[in-house]
Amino acid sequence: LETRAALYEAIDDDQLRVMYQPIVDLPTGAIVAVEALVRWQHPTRGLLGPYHFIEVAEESGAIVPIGGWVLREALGQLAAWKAAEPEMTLRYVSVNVSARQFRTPGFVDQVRQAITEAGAKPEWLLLEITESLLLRDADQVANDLHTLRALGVRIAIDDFGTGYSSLSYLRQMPVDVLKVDKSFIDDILGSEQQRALVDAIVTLARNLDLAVVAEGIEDAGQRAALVEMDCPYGQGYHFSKPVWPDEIPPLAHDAQ
Ligand code: G
Ligand code: G
Ligand code: MN
Ligand code: NA
Repeated sequence: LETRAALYEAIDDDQLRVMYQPIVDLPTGAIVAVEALVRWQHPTRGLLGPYHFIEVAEESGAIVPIGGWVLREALGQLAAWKAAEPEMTLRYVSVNVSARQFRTPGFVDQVRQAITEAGAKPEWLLLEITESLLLRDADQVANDLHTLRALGVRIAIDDFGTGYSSLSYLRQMPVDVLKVDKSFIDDILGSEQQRALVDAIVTLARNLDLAVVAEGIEDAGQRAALVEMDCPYGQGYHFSKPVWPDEIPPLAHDAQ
């Protein structure tokens, strides 16, 4: 595990990278968006995934500047892709926001500024938050979500269904997208109950006018089961693992 000091050095020394995982229209497989996933190009240990440093980043507060950097980088990348190929079908980039980052005073301004600096549109950004963020200081969180929404930024609940919250927040909070956790998809073919749960989430989302992204799709059978349920969007190794920025444009073309 990495130390707080090493993490701040990673930011200052440009050792952070972002990989992008396609999010597809399930029936056609066309890429509609990408999720930004941070990596650390460590000087001696090689390329590290979030597992190796996100916890320390959260505890030390380094997640705040790291998250800010990812936000600027991801918006800048989408703007660059779109500038290079105006026909490109990518509609948005999905960026994970930790609860600590979201609760830092000035977060909404940071988002607004990142959009402006990148020459991006608010509609190009989807922020992924977790259910746990909605549990504490719900009024303040709802206020900030409404402000972001008013700008045109959209909000997703990541890892939906795994949290410790009640469903009532779906009425109170301005949420646009549910990301169904991989743990629900894993046994969708093997378990009638898992399939029924996912079907219920997809139906719930449709009735509440929310979009749904099924995460962690690893094979054609899972995809077919989700298409059968009219689940509109998906993400997973069956379509693509997270890739480097230059690998996205060719994928976006193949899918046409
Ligand atoms: O592919 P993967 O190993 O990248 O992601 C592991 C976990 O790390 C995921 O749960 C994801 O939500 C989290 N994660 C990835 N990138 C970021 C980021 O930029 N900020 C935050 N807060 N979490 C991230
Ligand atoms: O928690 P969040 O949804 O942000 O994290 C996404 C994580 O899931 C990342 O670590 C990403 O690399 C990983 N991931 C994405 N698709 C798949 C998949 O099909 N199978 C597995 N095992 N992991 C996946
Ligand atoms: Mn996510
Ligand atoms: Na998830």
